[in-house]
This record gives sequence, C-alpha cells and structure tokens, in this order.
Amino acid sequence: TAAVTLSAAPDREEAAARAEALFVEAFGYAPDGVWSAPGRVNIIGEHVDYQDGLCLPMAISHRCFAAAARTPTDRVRLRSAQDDSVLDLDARELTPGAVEGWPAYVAGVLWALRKHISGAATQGMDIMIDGQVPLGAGLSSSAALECAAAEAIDALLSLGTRPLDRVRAAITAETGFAGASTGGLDQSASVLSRAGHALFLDCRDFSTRPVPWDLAAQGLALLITDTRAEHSHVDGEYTARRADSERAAELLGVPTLRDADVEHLQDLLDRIDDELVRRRARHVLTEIQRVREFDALLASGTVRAHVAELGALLNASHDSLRDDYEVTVPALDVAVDAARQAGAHGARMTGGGFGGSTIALVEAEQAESVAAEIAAAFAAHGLTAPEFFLALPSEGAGQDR
Ligand code: GAF
Repeated sequence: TAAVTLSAAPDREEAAARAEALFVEAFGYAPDGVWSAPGRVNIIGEHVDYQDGLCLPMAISHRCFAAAARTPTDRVRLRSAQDDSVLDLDARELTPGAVEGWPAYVAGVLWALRKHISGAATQGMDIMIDGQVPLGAGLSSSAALECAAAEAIDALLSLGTRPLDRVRAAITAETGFAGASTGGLDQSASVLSRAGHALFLDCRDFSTRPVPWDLAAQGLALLITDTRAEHSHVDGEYTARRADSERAAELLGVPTLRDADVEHLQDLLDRIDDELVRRRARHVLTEIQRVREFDALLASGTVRAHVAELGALLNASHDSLRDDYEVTVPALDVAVDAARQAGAHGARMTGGGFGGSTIALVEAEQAESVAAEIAAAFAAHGLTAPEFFLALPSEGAGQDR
C-alpha cells in the first residue's frame, strides 16, 4: 500500500496572525482583535442531540478565525479568505432568509444576539473570516464559523455574554436564520470544549462536563478520515430522520426519546407498530445508552484500560447508524470496515452522515498503516481518495490576539 499523509491543522498562532494580516489587507487598518472557534468530531452519541440525548464530542485543532473591528457606522462588512464575495449589510436590518451562503452564519449570529440582548448588534463592524476547518468534511465548519463570530461580536460590543449564551446564539443563528434544523451538538462542542478533554454533553439543558481524553499519552490516536463523499440530499434526509424520531416519541407518549424508560427496551419497541419508526427509535435509545456506558468506562479508568470495550461501543454506534438509522453512505462504511480490518480498536462515522468523516481509535504507531489501508480500500472501490487528520482534543472558542 502507498504512503499517506496525516495532515495537521495550521499552527494556531500563525493562523491568527494570518487572519489579522488578511483583515489589514482587506480593510486598510488594524482590527481590534482576532477570535477563533474549533471544528469538532463527535466521539459517540450521534443523532441524539435533537431528542435531548447525551453526546461526547471534542474540539479538533482545525479552527475558524475571525479578525474584527467595531466601526462608527451602522454597516456590517464581511469578507472571507476562502471566498471572493463581499457582504455589506445594514446592521439594523437583518432578516432570516435574506442572506445566503456562509455570510448567513455570521449575520445570523448578529441577529440572534440582537434577539436575546436588546441593543446588541445595531453597531457597525468589519469582519474578516479565515476558515481553516475543512469544508464539507462533516467536521462542523459552519458551527466553527458561527462560534468564532459570536466570540468576536460579544467582545466588540462588550455584550458580556456567558459561553452558554453564545452557544444558544449560534444555535439560533443556524436554525432560525440560516435555516438548518440541527440540534446543538456542534455549537456546544465548539464553544465549551477544553484542551486534552472530550466534552460530556447533556442536550436536555446543554450542561457539560470535561472528560479526560489524552490519547497521545496512552500511545493511542483518533484517526479522522474525510471520505470526501458528495453530500447528497443532506438537509432533506437529516430533517426526515428528525421527523422519524419525533414520531417515535409521539407513539411512545413521551416529550422526547430521552424521557422513555429504556429498562424494558424491547417492550418499548414492541409498542411501535411502524417497522421503520421502530428502527429509528432503537438507534436513538441504544445510542444514548452507549454514551452512558462509554462515559462510565472513562470514569472508571483510562482509555487504554478499557480500549477494547470502548472500541466495541464505537463499532456498535456505527452499525446502528448504518442499519437502523440509515445515515451512512458506501464511503463511510468502506472507511469503517477498512479501519477495523487494519486493526483499529473501533471505528464509526462521525457527525450527520450522508458523507463527511469517520473516526477510528487506533494504536498511535498504527495510525499511518490504518490510514494506508483505508486509502487502499477507497482505491479498490473506485472512490475519491480520502484525506486524513489526527484529532487532538483542543480548546473551545476564544480570543487569539
Ligand atoms: C449534525 C448536526 F448539526 C448536529 O446537531 C447533530 O444532530 C449531528 O449531525 C448528528 O449527531 O452535525
């Protein structure tokens, strides 16, 4: 098998300096500061956030940077290093649906902050975005953009919001302004993660707890494979799964599937006549259970001490997403199967599915050989060559300069 590259994220300090330089180039003066927010992988707890479930994401080292300055105007001017379009809008007139593409995520945060905080965001500002989270890879480049914008705007306007307010503003931006009905996992991970830790997240109230996840010290690694598979009908399918899970909760007579009593899982499932809805419910109910088990294992010892059981839970999560929730595509299954065959302790898709990335828990010294096996499997299946990254648990959103 051919050698592969495990790409590293750009150095954070250098990237922040670059964002500042890009701002100066675009606007002709120095910004007030630079803020950034990371992308994420979800270790386990997939497609449960919108059912008040439990998740265990971590921030990755790829970040989105926002260099920004307050201006004595009422215009919001947006630029991006990734895109030539220039957006210049009236800070007082933000309406959902009026802004399209990536600027909607920034404008949406302004809009959401203004909804929640009177007087916020009618002020003018200039913002330069440099998004270093791979786009379309299922690593939450849009949440990173929203959360970097929220940090910048909070600081520029001295809003004094709490981290959870910024999480909520980013969620509102996405669901209420940009029009994607996602569940909050990504924004929570981007704002609230701590370096060296995974984030135990209870989506019922967005309460969190850092969980030690220092794989490198234990000779382990989390290999990310960006399958680069085309996302097809992503939004429609995502919304359909959400609707299926809501239907399941309705049939069980509970507000959300989190409220169902899983002690008698089979009895519960037997009460759902519709075979499809029953499988959807089984995924959500068992996935929440797997997060509890995963978390309990980490509470009782290191990753190394429980590596086989943790790996088995990752595998079970993927299989449930593939068979019961049906959100995988061939490229995700090929990456997961190849990783398992190459000796990974466990592997699964991460994020919303229908394309995007997988993660594999591997011995650090085998990360490259597992990646090479995945690349070979992709070639054998005639799939576009994947990209590989190592997921280092990173710090959530904050100020850089
Ligand atoms: C996407 C969504 F944005 C999240 O809210 C979550 O539902 C995830 O898919 C699946 O766990 O990333």
